[in-house]
Amino acid sequence: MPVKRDNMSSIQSLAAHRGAFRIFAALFAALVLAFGFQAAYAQSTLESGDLVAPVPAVTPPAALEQIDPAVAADVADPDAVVAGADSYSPMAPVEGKGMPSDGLLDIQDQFSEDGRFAYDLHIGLVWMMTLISVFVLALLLYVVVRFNRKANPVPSKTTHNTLIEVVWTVVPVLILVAIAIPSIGLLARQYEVPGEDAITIKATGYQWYWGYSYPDNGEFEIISNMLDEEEALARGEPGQLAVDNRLVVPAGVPIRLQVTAADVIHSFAVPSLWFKLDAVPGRLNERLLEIEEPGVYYGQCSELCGARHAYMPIAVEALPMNEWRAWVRAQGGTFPEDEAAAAEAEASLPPLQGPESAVPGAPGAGAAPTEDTSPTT
Ligand SMILES: [Cu+2]
Repeated sequence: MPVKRDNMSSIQSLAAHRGAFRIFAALFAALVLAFGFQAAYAQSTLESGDLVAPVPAVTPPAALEQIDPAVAADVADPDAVVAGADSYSPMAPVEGKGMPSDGLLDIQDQFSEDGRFAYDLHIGLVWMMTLISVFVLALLLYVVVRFNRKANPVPSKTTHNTLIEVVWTVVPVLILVAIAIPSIGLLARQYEVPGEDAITIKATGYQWYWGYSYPDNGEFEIISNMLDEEEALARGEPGQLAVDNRLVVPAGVPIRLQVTAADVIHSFAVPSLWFKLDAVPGRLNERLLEIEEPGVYYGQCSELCGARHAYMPIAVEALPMNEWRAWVRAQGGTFPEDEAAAAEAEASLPPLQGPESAVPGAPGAGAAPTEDTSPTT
């Protein structure tokens, strides 16, 4: 029966093909597990043409000189640039700090405690996945070589091995528990409530720009729009990330960053500060933000919010406390102690009218009535 034999051989070759296909699929899956995750986490990098004109890694005070004073004066409110040691001019960014860089595969360097914790967890997970993938790949290769039809013509008929089954159930459970502990820890950290001493700053998403207001400092608001690419590059800032007025905050102290929106849902996200919070109209979301060192940190609106969603970047400038205070003053802002001082000064003034000038017996003057004089019915 030649027809049947042909059928048999084609079935056999099909089965052989399937076997090979499965092996390749498993190899591919292992590779994806090992490297895909990290790639998915990688920050999208800017086209090399978009990249920042090289800015030497200098400390902020020296970097300030790089900006043309005329340009600097244009960056913030003109009032912001005042004479004297405390005058503000926008800090020059350091390439690779607080921004994506060309060819970067990993997440950006982190400048908050949560960010560094999350980064360490991420790297630990990548290693764990790599080890597991390599281990599974090695087992697969061993089986392919040692137990193929040629090397092992009479297969074993073993179907159970209690010890191995217990091990391959318990070990993955332990691995998952080991991952869950820091993972839940990270989740809890991100919900940490800012303390009472935290400085409140509010970011509001608009179509399509950001507004930053300072409720603790007299409620003034800064409006922040994206700079043209050419202008940004001319100022030594990354294209499509630079803005005219930055969100200026103090470094090294807890900030209660409140996020909301005026029209549609936006999202306030700065990767290098491990900060992402949805800006929802009619709702005030807040999170603790503590930036470890002064610097410029870039982010973007991360919720599809309409036609110009891609053009509402975020630039956070963290300043040392004294410089931030000077900046607030230059914007016309106040501090809580101003009110206290004003109240104290008022209390220490002599009374405007001496008590002896009151007419004796006049209504409201003298002692409180001792008997009920209200009309009775
Ligand atoms: Cu938006």
